[in-house]
Amino acid sequence: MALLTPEDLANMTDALVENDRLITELTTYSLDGLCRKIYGTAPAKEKVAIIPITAGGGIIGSFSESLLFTVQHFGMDGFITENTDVAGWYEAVTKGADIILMADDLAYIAHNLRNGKIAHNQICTGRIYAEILCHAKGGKDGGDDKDVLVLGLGKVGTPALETFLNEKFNVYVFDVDSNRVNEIASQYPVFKYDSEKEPKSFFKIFEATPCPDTISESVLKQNSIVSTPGIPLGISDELIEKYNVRVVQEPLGIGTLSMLYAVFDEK
Ligand code: NAD
Ligand code: 2YG
Ligand code: MG
Repeated sequence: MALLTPEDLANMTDALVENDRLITELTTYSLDGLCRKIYGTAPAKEKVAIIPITAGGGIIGSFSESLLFTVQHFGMDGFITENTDVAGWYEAVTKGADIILMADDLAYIAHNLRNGKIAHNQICTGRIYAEILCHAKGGKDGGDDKDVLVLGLGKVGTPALETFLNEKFNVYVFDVDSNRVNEIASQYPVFKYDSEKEPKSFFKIFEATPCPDTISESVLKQNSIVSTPGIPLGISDELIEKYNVRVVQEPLGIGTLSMLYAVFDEK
């Protein structure tokens, strides 16, 4: 798994605010309003502890701080433990934490110590970026279109396509790994997207790959919406401008809020 870098997180606070504004414009729901709707949960004054973890690649500069910004920006109470790892866990619990956020190189999780719920970043990220597209309005320029293109069928793309299927979308899939495409097509009622045999453009595009330039001109319509957790961004500035593409992308906060709502109590 490609790890985040401090550079990826450099503009995270502005990006989270700007993406929340765009999500509200596209869906009529603020990001926390959309999370509340899809999970049916709500915060109830939980205290969120963020534990820095030194295993593997170690502490990523601004990672814990970006989580704390997200927690506090959405009105929750949170703190970063002074200690790391096991000592950090002890500190979190003895200071009254209700929810733990922590990540090593393989998993970034939220765990609610009160109700036992646990959430995984890859699943919650795929879900929320897909739900943004499901709820995006567009009227005459295609927002009610039930076709969606999913690029990248990994640990984030798979829960995203499950979300689209649950919402009765016609899901077109592509991955550079043809074995992965065949595996997915044997498990889910999806269409294999083939740009040469059957070119098609989409109003709604989901992308979760670690590569740039995965979104080619041929799949775009004027005013397409791209919802993508993928890092780096899979569409060029030139294409964004030419097709007036609305792009939802942010490195950490959107997925984190989705994880927190996944572990809150039902409202
Ligand atoms: P993964 O490795 O499980 O899946 C990535 C998939 O993309 C693979 O199936 C791979 O074959 C495919 N792929 C690679 N290059 C491609 C290309 N050029 N065209 C089409 N498919 C291609 O990774 P993942 O855990 O699903 O993460 C995907 C991306 O999302 C990564 O960049 C990761 O860093 C990012 N991510 C972002 C957030 C966030 O909050 N923004 C959260 C989690 C993951
Ligand atoms: O506590 C720390 O600072 C580190 N142990 C955090 C490590 C996180 C590693 N994971 C990643 O970089 C991501 N691929 C997952 C993060 C989700 C958002 N992109
Ligand atoms: Mg995110």
